[in-house]
Amino acid sequence: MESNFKEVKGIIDSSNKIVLTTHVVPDGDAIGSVIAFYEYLKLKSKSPVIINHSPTPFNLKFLDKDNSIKVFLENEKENAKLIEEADLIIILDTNEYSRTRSMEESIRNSGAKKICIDHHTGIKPELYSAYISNTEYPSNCSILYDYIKADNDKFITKDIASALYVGIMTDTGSFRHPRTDADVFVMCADLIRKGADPVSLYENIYAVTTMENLKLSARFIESLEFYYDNKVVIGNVTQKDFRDLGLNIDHVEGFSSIIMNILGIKIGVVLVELKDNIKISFRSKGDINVSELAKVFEGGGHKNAAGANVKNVTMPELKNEIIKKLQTYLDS
Ligand SMILES: [Mn+2]
Repeated sequence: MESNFKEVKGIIDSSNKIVLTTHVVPDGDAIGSVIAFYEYLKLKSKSPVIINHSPTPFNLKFLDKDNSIKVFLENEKENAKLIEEADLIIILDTNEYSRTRSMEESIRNSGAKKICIDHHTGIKPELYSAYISNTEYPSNCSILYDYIKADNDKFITKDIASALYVGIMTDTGSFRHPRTDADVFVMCADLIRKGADPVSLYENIYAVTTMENLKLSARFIESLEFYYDNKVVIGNVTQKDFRDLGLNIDHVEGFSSIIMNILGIKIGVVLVELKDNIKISFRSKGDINVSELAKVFEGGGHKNAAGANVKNVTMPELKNEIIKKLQTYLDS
């Protein structure tokens, strides 16, 4: 067992009331992490609770069989008390208190020991009594797999195996992102032997579209316009689309991937008309830095993914402006 594994284990062994949490807008790795560790701590005869800032996304709810995940603001007083009176708080799949949003202050003020298990950069050791932070891992659930296995392989029950599998599958983009190596498959083979069902887990998470959602994708695809030798694509979703189909911005998730999967595309732009502004999402491939472009519209982001919000402009006006800016941008 790695030395920081031992340190973490020592603190967990000496704690009983344990609060587990993860980041805002939790993904499969976040929910997989809290559920797997919750089940593991129960097997260790601890008293764990899960409290998150965000509600669990509907396609991940099946992992929370007993509906045990609490949403902090839904019962702020009681949840703050649980955090205050805990022996230990374990933060999973993020190392920043601020990513627990509404819970940040309670966590900061609690006298409980704090542990972080995470695979992102930027851990601040002074915030934690002990931590496992390793950016080599493709998902937080793969760290938890190694941790639980190092404790006792028998703790990886079917439910825990399923939760861990979900975290690994989703954080590796279904086994296609760069850190998908042989170890990932060895780990997943073991999880499948222990009861994780790759077919139903995939279907639960990804095969969850609705007719309205599909119609919104159709309208979005219909709106696509191509520029600059088909290297640039712009698509939009309007308030009318949302109204007609009874949907909202949550349902635009994944539209950037649709356009970035088009062969030869270098820059993709998704425009979403909201009540009083238009949200721009820029995506790019390789060395094209769209965060520069986002800055032109007073936004920001990363090299290959950035965004901005623009007010007092119509959809056609904004489109024209972006296309013009792209001209100089591609030329330079
Ligand atoms: Mn993760």
